[in-house]
Amino acid sequence: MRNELYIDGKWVAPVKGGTCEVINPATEEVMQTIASATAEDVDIAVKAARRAFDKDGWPKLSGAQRAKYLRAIADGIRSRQAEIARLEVIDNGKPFPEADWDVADAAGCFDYYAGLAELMDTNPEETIALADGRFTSKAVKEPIGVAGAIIPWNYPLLMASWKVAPALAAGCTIVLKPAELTSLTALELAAIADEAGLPPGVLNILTGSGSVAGQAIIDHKGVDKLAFTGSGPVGSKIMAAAARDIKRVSLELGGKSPFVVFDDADIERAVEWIMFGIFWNQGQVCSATSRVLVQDGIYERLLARLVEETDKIKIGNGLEEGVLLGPLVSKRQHDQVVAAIAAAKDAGATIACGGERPEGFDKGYYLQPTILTGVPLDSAAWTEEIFGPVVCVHPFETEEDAIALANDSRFGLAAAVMSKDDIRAERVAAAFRAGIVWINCSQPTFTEAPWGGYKESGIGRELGRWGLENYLETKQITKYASEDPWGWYIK
Ligand code: TAP
Repeated sequence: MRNELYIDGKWVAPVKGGTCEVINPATEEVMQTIASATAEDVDIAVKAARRAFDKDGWPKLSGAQRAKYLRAIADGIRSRQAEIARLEVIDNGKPFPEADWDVADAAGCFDYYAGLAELMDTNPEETIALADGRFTSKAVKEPIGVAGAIIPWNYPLLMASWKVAPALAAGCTIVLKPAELTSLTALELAAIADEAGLPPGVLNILTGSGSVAGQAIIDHKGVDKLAFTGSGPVGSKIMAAAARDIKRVSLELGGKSPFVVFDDADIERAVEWIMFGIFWNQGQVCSATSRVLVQDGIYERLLARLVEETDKIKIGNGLEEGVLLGPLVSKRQHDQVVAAIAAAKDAGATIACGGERPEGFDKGYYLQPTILTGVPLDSAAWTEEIFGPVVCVHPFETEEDAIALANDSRFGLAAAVMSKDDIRAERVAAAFRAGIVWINCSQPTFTEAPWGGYKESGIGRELGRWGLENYLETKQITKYASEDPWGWYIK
């Protein structure tokens, strides 16, 4: 088990020697300790990343050369897929098949950005058509510089990959801080990058707390770009810190995403996608479709089937065969979700199922999957992200009502619609004020497609070519190409 910081191509103890405990959320046991970086460690890491960017030539490599490292990292992840997935389960709590899927996706993300890095060689510049024929002009893309990345605990390795892969492909160097709760697989990523021969300083991974190590990254003058995934309040802090030095910033924040089901939808399929949309990863998903709106013609039947299927979900340690719902990530998260359910009840909501610690679990941060109905539309359960296996189900009458209810949120990350009427589904998809829209499904995520939110759900897009652009500047190069003198001062 690794318990040091990965800085400048070496494993080092933190300057001030702090540590933090790693707790298995399924057993509440302390498994090990990890290093807690402070501002001194962050400073060393940022300086190493600066040197790798400014002097050692990482951004000067061809895209194809950088792609080789990215592919080697992808191969390294794949070669240890099951072992890394197991680490993710004991650190985060998610069921093993989900972790295994995440790890495969993380490897795929490195492969995908290797491909985009190679494309940068074949398409290095864009000619600009100028009205003034005496000049020629072109636009080129260049890496922003040193990226500071801060990630949450819900998809530990995948969130690291969504930031590290495009940053390295673009030619940036990076300092990454994983969530203190779930740092184990990020440390494995550092080890894999090291084995892949990534030059020193290009990737630095520092474990530690947000308030100390995270704050030091966002405040550091040597960081050119901040990339963050996590809660809205911390996102605001990061944007404020970026504003001080005009750092580039991209934010992937929370949501309260709607799922609109029309009464021509197949009820069985709808139930399946609703469950996938809210119980996958214990509902600890920024894009979770936590507000389900069901047209009144099928509301009662759909709710009954949803409750029936939800009651069958196998809860347990994510390493056990057949488990579909593991523990929440931490005691704090568990207690917050329990408090949100209690507040919903106080506000007048009905618990259609769940809401309790499952029977037979004395240890572990377990909670039954929970369905709430009759949730007042001005209550926190309807308006605020709960980030747990809790879904609010609400009826609607008309398409207009559904769109108005769906869009009545300060968030705009994702939205889903289900209907056999393709034209209506497309119309509703167009009306959603959200960055990610699913038709007849919820949650499928593709490395090639843009990911990010409207409104308070964030700024910028990850994944696809948009994810690469997050780490690129655009430079204009204009040449005076006429034989005639300019003739303004010197006639
Ligand atoms: P956050 O506090 O936002 O944590 C996300 C990351 O930011 C972690 O690495 C955290 O560090 C770091 N961080 C915290 N304070 C920071 C600061 N001042 N400067 C720089 N970095 C800082 O999320 P959380 O506390 O884990 O979860 C709280 C709520 O956020 C959840 O209940 C959920 O609603 C939401 N959440 C949303 C998402 C997504 S994907 N939208 C993901 C996770 C949580 P440490 O945690 O290591 O201290």
